[in-house]
Amino acid sequence: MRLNSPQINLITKACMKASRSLIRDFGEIENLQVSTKGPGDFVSSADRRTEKILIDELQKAHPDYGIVTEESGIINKSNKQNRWIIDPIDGTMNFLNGIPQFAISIGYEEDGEIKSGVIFNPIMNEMFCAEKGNGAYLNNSRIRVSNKKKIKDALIVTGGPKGASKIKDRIFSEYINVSKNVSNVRKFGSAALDIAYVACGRFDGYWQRELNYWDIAAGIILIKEAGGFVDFFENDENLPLKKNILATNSNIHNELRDLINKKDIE
Ligand code: 2AM
Ligand code: CA
Repeated sequence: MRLNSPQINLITKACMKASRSLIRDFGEIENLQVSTKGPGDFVSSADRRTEKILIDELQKAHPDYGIVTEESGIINKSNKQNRWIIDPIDGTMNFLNGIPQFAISIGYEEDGEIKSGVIFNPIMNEMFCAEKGNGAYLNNSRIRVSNKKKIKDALIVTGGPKGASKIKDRIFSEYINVSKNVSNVRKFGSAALDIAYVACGRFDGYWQRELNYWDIAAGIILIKEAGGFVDFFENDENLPLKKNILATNSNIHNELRDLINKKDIE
């Protein structure tokens, strides 16, 4: 059994097409032309190439849809009802260093709510997809969050601080606080895959500050449809594309939230 709707078929087809050039680029990593966007934030020709293929494929089907992307900004700005949220390579730093932990992430948003999403790691050939009301899948199998009940037994994943972060100390003290109260913490460098791994039960929870919407849009529906819980903390209403996220198997959600919100880490 697998998810089989026109929307999911469209996104997965676009992912498969884009991933062919992405896999080629990954194989030729030394030859990639790399330019710096800012400290610790690289943008490669592979990002732009992948994004162009995705946009072209999605636009063929729905030329009028809004598109929010990492590299090209916002397309069809006036359409806020139907939007694609695209990250062509989530885990760019891994990609550029030849580490096979990166993914294409595409979310579909309707009237402000994510309705479907796909996260695809082309190297592992792992396609995570979910659609509202129809469950979450890894390739052809249904996935579910873990059943872990106690925070002290939990394996948690996180990311950041990004190179240019102005709140590094805060993030590190948060990390210490969580680390002291859980089984262990991991850091893999792709927000999209971190969330997907919570959705399929590999991790029990995930939190990260200073993300962009496209890093985690597809992950939102994946977690929900896999039976987990996702929310955001310390939102800045003036910056709707900036996100601090907490996503868990739902059992440990409040406890992880408390560890992050502890006053003594301010
Ligand atoms: P990227 O690879 O698409 O840039 C790593 O912890 C995660 O944070 C990745 O999902 C990465 O996305 C994201 N990330 C890296 N630098 C970032 C930045 N400057 N702002 C927001 N997110 C960033
Ligand atoms: Ca990203």
